[in-house]
Amino acid sequence: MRLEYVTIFPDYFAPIHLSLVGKAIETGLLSVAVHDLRDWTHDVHRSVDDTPFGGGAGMVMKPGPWGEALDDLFGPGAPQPTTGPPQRSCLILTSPSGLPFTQSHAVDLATYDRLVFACGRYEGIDARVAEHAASLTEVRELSLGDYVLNGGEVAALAMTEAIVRLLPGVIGNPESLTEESHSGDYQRLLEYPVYTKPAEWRGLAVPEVLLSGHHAKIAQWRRQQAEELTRARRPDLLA
Ligand code: JD8
Repeated sequence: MRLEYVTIFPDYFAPIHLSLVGKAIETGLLSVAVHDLRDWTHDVHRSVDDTPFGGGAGMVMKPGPWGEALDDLFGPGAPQPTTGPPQRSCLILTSPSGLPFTQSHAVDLATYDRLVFACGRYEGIDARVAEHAASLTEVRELSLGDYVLNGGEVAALAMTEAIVRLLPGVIGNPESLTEESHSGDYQRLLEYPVYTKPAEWRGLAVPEVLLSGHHAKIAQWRRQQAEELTRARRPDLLA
Protein backbone atom coordinates (compact mmCIF):
# COMPACT_ATOMS: atom_id res chain seq x y z
CA MET A 1 0.00 0.00 0.00
CA ARG A 2 1.10 3.58 -0.68
CA LEU A 3 0.20 6.33 1.78
CA GLU A 4 0.58 10.02 0.98
CA TYR A 5 -0.14 13.13 3.02
CA VAL A 6 -0.61 16.75 1.88
CA THR A 7 -0.14 19.24 4.74
CA ILE A 8 1.43 22.58 5.71
CA PHE A 9 3.01 20.77 8.71
CA PRO A 10 5.03 17.87 7.21
CA ASP A 11 6.89 17.28 10.50
CA TYR A 12 3.60 16.15 12.03
CA PHE A 13 4.14 12.85 10.24
CA ALA A 14 7.59 12.11 11.61
CA PRO A 15 6.03 9.63 14.12
CA ILE A 16 4.83 7.53 11.19
CA HIS A 17 8.25 5.86 11.13
CA LEU A 18 7.77 4.58 14.68
CA SER A 19 6.37 1.20 15.80
CA LEU A 20 3.97 -0.80 13.68
CA VAL A 21 3.69 1.54 10.71
CA GLY A 22 7.45 2.13 10.79
CA LYS A 23 8.09 -1.60 10.63
CA ALA A 24 5.62 -1.97 7.75
CA ILE A 25 7.62 0.68 5.85
CA GLU A 26 10.91 -1.07 6.64
CA THR A 27 9.56 -4.43 5.45
CA GLY A 28 8.26 -2.87 2.23
CA LEU A 29 4.61 -3.55 2.97
CA LEU A 30 4.06 0.17 2.91
CA SER A 31 5.51 3.22 1.13
CA VAL A 32 4.90 6.69 2.48
CA ALA A 33 5.31 10.21 1.07
CA VAL A 34 4.60 13.50 2.86
CA HIS A 35 3.99 16.54 0.66
CA ASP A 36 4.25 20.19 1.78
CA LEU A 37 1.26 22.08 0.32
CA ARG A 38 3.41 25.23 0.08
CA ASP A 39 5.38 23.49 -2.70
CA TRP A 40 2.34 24.28 -4.88
CA THR A 41 2.37 28.02 -4.14
CA HIS A 42 3.99 30.63 -6.37
CA ASP A 43 4.05 33.82 -4.28
CA VAL A 44 7.01 34.97 -2.19
CA HIS A 45 5.00 34.38 1.01
CA ARG A 46 4.01 30.87 -0.13
CA SER A 47 0.52 31.77 1.10
CA VAL A 48 -2.12 29.04 1.43
CA ASP A 49 -4.96 30.94 3.13
CA ASP A 50 -7.22 33.94 2.61
CA THR A 51 -10.23 35.66 4.19
CA PRO A 52 -13.60 33.82 4.01
CA PHE A 53 -16.22 34.89 1.48
CA GLY A 54 -19.31 35.94 3.44
CA GLY A 55 -17.17 37.16 6.31
CA GLY A 56 -16.59 35.47 9.67
CA ALA A 57 -13.61 34.70 11.86
CA GLY A 58 -10.45 32.99 10.77
CA MET A 59 -8.99 32.19 7.37
CA VAL A 60 -9.82 29.62 4.69
CA MET A 61 -7.39 27.50 2.70
CA LYS A 62 -7.14 28.74 -0.91
CA PRO A 63 -8.27 26.34 -3.69
CA GLY A 64 -5.27 27.13 -5.96
CA PRO A 65 -2.45 25.28 -4.17
CA TRP A 66 -4.75 22.32 -3.39
CA GLY A 67 -5.94 22.10 -6.98
CA GLU A 68 -2.37 22.02 -8.31
CA ALA A 69 -1.30 19.51 -5.69
CA LEU A 70 -4.19 17.13 -6.46
CA ASP A 71 -3.62 17.51 -10.20
CA ASP A 72 0.00 16.42 -9.70
CA LEU A 73 -0.98 13.54 -7.41
CA PHE A 74 -4.05 12.26 -9.29
CA GLY A 75 -4.10 14.07 -12.63
CA PRO A 76 -3.14 12.59 -16.01
CA GLY A 77 0.50 13.46 -15.23
CA ALA A 78 0.47 11.52 -11.94
CA PRO A 79 2.86 8.50 -11.71
CA GLN A 80 0.90 5.32 -12.63
CA PRO A 81 2.27 1.75 -12.15
CA THR A 82 3.06 0.44 -15.66
CA THR A 83 2.22 -3.19 -14.93
CA GLY A 84 -0.65 -4.92 -13.15
CA PRO A 85 -4.28 -3.94 -12.56
CA PRO A 86 -5.20 -0.23 -12.28
CA GLN A 87 -4.55 1.13 -8.79
CA ARG A 88 -7.46 1.54 -6.42
CA SER A 89 -6.87 5.02 -5.01
CA CYS A 90 -8.84 7.22 -2.61
CA LEU A 91 -8.41 10.80 -1.45
CA ILE A 92 -9.34 11.14 2.24
CA LEU A 93 -10.29 14.63 3.35
CA THR A 94 -10.17 14.63 7.15
CA SER A 95 -12.81 17.06 8.38
CA PRO A 96 -15.02 17.62 11.46
CA SER A 97 -18.02 17.56 9.11
CA GLY A 98 -17.03 14.28 7.48
CA LEU A 99 -18.68 10.87 7.84
CA PRO A 100 -17.65 9.22 11.15
CA PHE A 101 -14.52 7.12 10.60
CA THR A 102 -15.27 3.60 11.89
CA GLN A 103 -13.69 0.15 11.87
CA SER A 104 -15.66 -0.70 8.77
CA HIS A 105 -14.03 2.25 6.95
CA ALA A 106 -10.64 1.01 8.17
CA VAL A 107 -11.31 -2.52 6.91
CA ASP A 108 -12.50 -1.22 3.52
CA LEU A 109 -9.68 1.30 3.04
CA ALA A 110 -7.13 -1.38 3.93
CA THR A 111 -8.02 -3.02 0.58
CA TYR A 112 -6.89 0.02 -1.45
CA ASP A 113 -3.53 0.34 -3.21
CA ARG A 114 -3.10 4.04 -2.54
CA LEU A 115 -4.54 6.47 0.02
CA VAL A 116 -3.85 10.22 -0.05
CA PHE A 117 -4.79 12.22 3.06
CA ALA A 118 -5.59 15.92 2.56
CA CYS A 119 -4.95 17.66 5.88
CA GLY A 120 -6.53 21.09 6.21
CA ARG A 121 -5.89 23.86 8.72
CA TYR A 122 -7.40 27.25 9.61
CA GLU A 123 -11.20 27.20 9.21
CA GLY A 124 -10.93 24.49 6.56
CA ILE A 125 -10.36 24.07 2.82
CA ASP A 126 -12.34 25.95 0.12
CA ALA A 127 -15.26 23.56 -0.57
CA ARG A 128 -14.64 23.58 -4.35
CA VAL A 129 -11.46 21.53 -3.82
CA ALA A 130 -13.46 18.43 -2.80
CA GLU A 131 -15.70 18.97 -5.84
CA HIS A 132 -12.70 19.20 -8.18
CA ALA A 133 -11.00 16.21 -6.54
CA ALA A 134 -14.07 14.06 -7.24
CA SER A 135 -13.34 14.51 -10.96
CA LEU A 136 -9.89 12.97 -10.41
CA THR A 137 -10.45 10.12 -7.96
CA GLU A 138 -12.70 8.63 -5.27
CA VAL A 139 -13.05 11.13 -2.42
CA ARG A 140 -14.10 10.37 1.17
CA GLU A 141 -14.62 13.15 3.72
CA LEU A 142 -14.09 11.47 7.10
CA SER A 143 -14.18 12.68 10.71
CA LEU A 144 -12.24 11.17 13.59
CA GLY A 145 -14.95 12.02 16.10
CA ASP A 146 -17.33 14.62 17.52
CA TYR A 147 -14.76 17.04 18.92
CA VAL A 148 -12.86 19.91 17.27
CA LEU A 149 -9.17 19.60 16.40
CA ASN A 150 -7.08 22.46 14.95
CA GLY A 151 -6.31 20.59 11.75
CA GLY A 152 -6.54 17.30 9.89
CA GLU A 153 -3.08 15.83 10.63
CA VAL A 154 -3.88 14.08 13.92
CA ALA A 155 -6.96 12.51 12.35
CA ALA A 156 -4.90 11.33 9.37
CA LEU A 157 -2.36 9.73 11.73
CA ALA A 158 -5.06 7.94 13.71
CA MET A 159 -6.81 6.68 10.58
CA THR A 160 -3.44 5.54 9.23
CA GLU A 161 -2.77 3.35 12.26
CA ALA A 162 -6.29 1.87 12.20
CA ILE A 163 -5.85 0.96 8.50
CA VAL A 164 -2.20 -0.16 8.38
CA ARG A 165 -2.53 -2.61 11.28
CA LEU A 166 -5.13 -4.50 9.19
CA LEU A 167 -2.72 -5.04 6.28
CA PRO A 168 -1.68 -8.70 5.87
CA GLY A 169 1.71 -9.25 7.48
CA VAL A 170 1.68 -6.12 9.64
CA ILE A 171 0.27 -7.56 12.86
CA GLY A 172 2.24 -10.57 14.13
CA ASN A 173 -0.78 -12.64 15.06
CA PRO A 174 -3.72 -11.80 12.74
CA GLU A 175 -5.97 -13.88 15.03
CA SER A 176 -5.90 -11.03 17.55
CA LEU A 177 -7.57 -8.84 14.92
CA THR A 178 -10.74 -10.95 14.91
CA GLU A 179 -11.15 -10.73 18.68
CA GLU A 180 -11.14 -6.95 18.81
CA SER A 181 -13.83 -4.42 19.58
CA HIS A 182 -15.80 -3.28 16.58
CA SER A 183 -14.45 -6.16 14.45
CA GLY A 184 -15.12 -9.83 13.80
CA ASP A 185 -17.52 -11.40 16.33
CA TYR A 186 -17.00 -8.40 18.63
CA GLN A 187 -18.34 -6.12 15.85
CA ARG A 188 -20.74 -4.35 18.18
CA LEU A 189 -19.11 -4.88 21.55
CA LEU A 190 -16.47 -3.12 23.61
CA GLU A 191 -13.36 -4.99 24.77
CA TYR A 192 -13.61 -7.35 27.78
CA PRO A 193 -11.19 -6.55 30.65
CA VAL A 194 -7.74 -8.14 30.41
CA TYR A 195 -5.32 -9.27 33.11
CA THR A 196 -1.75 -10.64 33.40
CA LYS A 197 0.66 -11.78 36.17
CA PRO A 198 0.75 -11.44 39.17
CA ALA A 199 -2.63 -13.11 40.00
CA GLU A 200 -2.70 -11.00 43.20
CA TRP A 201 -1.65 -7.35 42.97
CA ARG A 202 -1.94 -4.84 45.80
CA GLY A 203 -4.69 -6.95 47.29
CA LEU A 204 -6.54 -7.07 43.97
CA ALA A 205 -7.16 -10.53 42.52
CA VAL A 206 -7.66 -11.69 38.95
CA PRO A 207 -11.19 -13.14 38.33
CA GLU A 208 -11.03 -16.88 39.27
CA VAL A 209 -12.51 -18.07 35.99
CA LEU A 210 -9.46 -16.78 34.09
CA LEU A 211 -7.17 -19.01 36.15
CA SER A 212 -9.45 -22.06 35.67
CA GLY A 213 -8.15 -23.15 32.27
CA HIS A 214 -11.81 -23.85 31.40
CA HIS A 215 -11.87 -22.28 27.91
CA ALA A 216 -15.64 -22.41 27.43
CA LYS A 217 -16.29 -20.74 30.80
CA ILE A 218 -13.56 -18.15 30.06
CA ALA A 219 -15.08 -17.36 26.65
CA GLN A 220 -18.55 -17.04 28.23
CA TRP A 221 -17.24 -14.77 31.00
CA ARG A 222 -15.46 -12.55 28.45
CA ARG A 223 -18.60 -12.30 26.33
CA GLN A 224 -20.69 -11.33 29.36
CA GLN A 225 -18.11 -8.73 30.42
CA ALA A 226 -18.03 -7.23 26.87
CA GLU A 227 -21.84 -7.07 26.75
CA GLU A 228 -22.11 -5.55 30.26
CA LEU A 229 -19.49 -2.90 29.49
CA THR A 230 -21.16 -2.08 26.16
CA ARG A 231 -24.61 -1.84 27.77
CA ALA A 232 -23.16 0.52 30.39
CA ARG A 233 -20.97 2.71 28.17
CA ARG A 234 -22.16 2.31 24.57
CA PRO A 235 -25.81 1.25 24.46
CA ASP A 236 -25.91 2.82 20.97
CA LEU A 237 -23.73 -0.05 19.74
CA LEU A 238 -26.22 -2.63 21.01
CA ALA A 239 -29.17 -0.78 19.44
C1 JD8 B 1 -9.63 19.04 9.55
C2 JD8 B 1 -9.17 22.66 9.88
C3 JD8 B 1 -9.88 23.19 12.21
C4 JD8 B 1 -12.34 22.96 12.17
C5 JD8 B 1 -12.60 25.66 12.99
C6 JD8 B 1 -10.95 24.61 14.40
C7 JD8 B 1 -11.24 15.44 11.73
N1 JD8 B 1 -12.71 14.94 14.30
C8 JD8 B 1 -12.19 16.16 13.91
N2 JD8 B 1 -12.27 17.29 14.63
N3 JD8 B 1 -11.65 18.31 13.94
C9 JD8 B 1 -11.19 17.82 12.79
C10 JD8 B 1 -10.54 18.69 11.76
C11 JD8 B 1 -10.39 20.07 12.09
C12 JD8 B 1 -9.86 20.91 11.10
C13 JD8 B 1 -9.48 20.40 9.84
C14 JD8 B 1 -10.16 18.19 10.53
C15 JD8 B 1 -9.05 21.53 9.07
N4 JD8 B 1 -9.65 22.27 11.09
C16 JD8 B 1 -11.21 23.90 12.06
C17 JD8 B 1 -13.66 23.66 12.04
C18 JD8 B 1 -13.75 24.73 13.11
N5 JD8 B 1 -11.29 24.99 13.05
C19 JD8 B 1 -11.50 16.43 12.72
N6 JD8 B 1 -11.06 14.61 10.96
